[in-house]
Amino acid sequence: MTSSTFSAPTAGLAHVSVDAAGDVSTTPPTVAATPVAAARDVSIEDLAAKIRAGDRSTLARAITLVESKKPDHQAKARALVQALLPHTGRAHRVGITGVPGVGKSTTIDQLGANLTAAGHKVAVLAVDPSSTRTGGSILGDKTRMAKLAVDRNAFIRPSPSSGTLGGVAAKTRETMLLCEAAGFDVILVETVGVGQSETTVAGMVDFFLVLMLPGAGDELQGIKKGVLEIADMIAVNKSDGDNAVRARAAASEYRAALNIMAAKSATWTPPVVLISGLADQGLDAMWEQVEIHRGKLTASGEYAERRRVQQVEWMWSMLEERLMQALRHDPRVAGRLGTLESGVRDGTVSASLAVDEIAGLLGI
Ligand SMILES: Nc1nc2c(ncn2[C@@H]2O[C@H](COP(=O)(O)OP(=O)(O)OP(=O)(O)O)[C@@H](O)[C@H]2O)c(=O)[nH]1
Ligand SMILES: [Mg+2]
Repeated sequence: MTSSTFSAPTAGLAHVSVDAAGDVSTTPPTVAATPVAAARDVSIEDLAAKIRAGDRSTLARAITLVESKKPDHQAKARALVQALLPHTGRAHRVGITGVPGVGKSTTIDQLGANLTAAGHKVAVLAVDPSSTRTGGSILGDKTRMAKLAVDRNAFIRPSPSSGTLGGVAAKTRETMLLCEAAGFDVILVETVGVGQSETTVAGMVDFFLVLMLPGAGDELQGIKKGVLEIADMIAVNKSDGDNAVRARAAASEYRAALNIMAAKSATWTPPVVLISGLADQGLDAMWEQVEIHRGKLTASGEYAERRRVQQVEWMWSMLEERLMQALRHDPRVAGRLGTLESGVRDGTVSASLAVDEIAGLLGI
């Protein structure tokens, strides 16, 4: 009723001009609209402080900010990550890969539960740019990590629902830093062992674990040599029950395969262990290897060097991503990109000619 009096600016002004104390009477309705919006805009300092205090909902909101495609959100996310940077870097970053169904989620769930029981705080991140295409993967992971999902000392975050691998990976890196600032001292990054994603994840962790299935014979034939090259350890999963014998045979085949390959590090020979994520067998011994690796490579200086190299690689991959984004939205080429692309597709324009023209339009 009275609000309608204030809704028209003229009414408010008229009111002030009549009453000497008019500024007071106009205050409630006019001013209300603006500060509410401003209050929603929490400052970087507040966000950073809450994250450092381990506030889970703020952490989740900050990750959403990191994943946002809006330029103002991205700028805020960058400022937040920068503000938190001094409080990052203390976690053990472990990547876990393997073919679909090898038992990554099951193993992470059990390993994570063992680690939180031992006093660690565990964050689980996923790099899976294909998850929207394949459907239930994200939900699947959530339900398959039943133990961690209800563990106060664990935090599970699926990968963004869309984007290029580079984009998803960039978000995962920043998410990892936020989790570290929030006090998580173990970060487990799950990625499905197909395509490029395992190389990308290996480039952001301290230790890269490859899970394999028993029954190596066939698998060894099909396995990408590249995966063995980036592995810091191979764990033959599902080594329980009837699989035990086959798992042992598989393990010796992997040992032999690793032996004939050039070592990734002078200090570390990737071990091959037998585990069962489901039955919680061999997981403690497996984690012990991760700890030994950290000790040895810290002593040799490789641990810190690996992180330095990764940081520089990260800078370049972010720059590439940013430049490509800028290029796609650049008004100088906007009108030509589509036409050139279809020309290249139907063979009327050569790819190199198209690149020449685009570069020419951009003056590069
Ligand atoms: N016997 C046995 N089964 C297992 C083990 N680990 C996982 N499984 C089973 O294997 C199936 C796949 O396990 P997940 O943990 O979902 O595998 P994943 O590698 O995360 O699969 P994606 O995320 O789809 O790539 C499930 O039915 C698990 O119960 C194990 O150690 N032993
Ligand atoms: Mg999984």
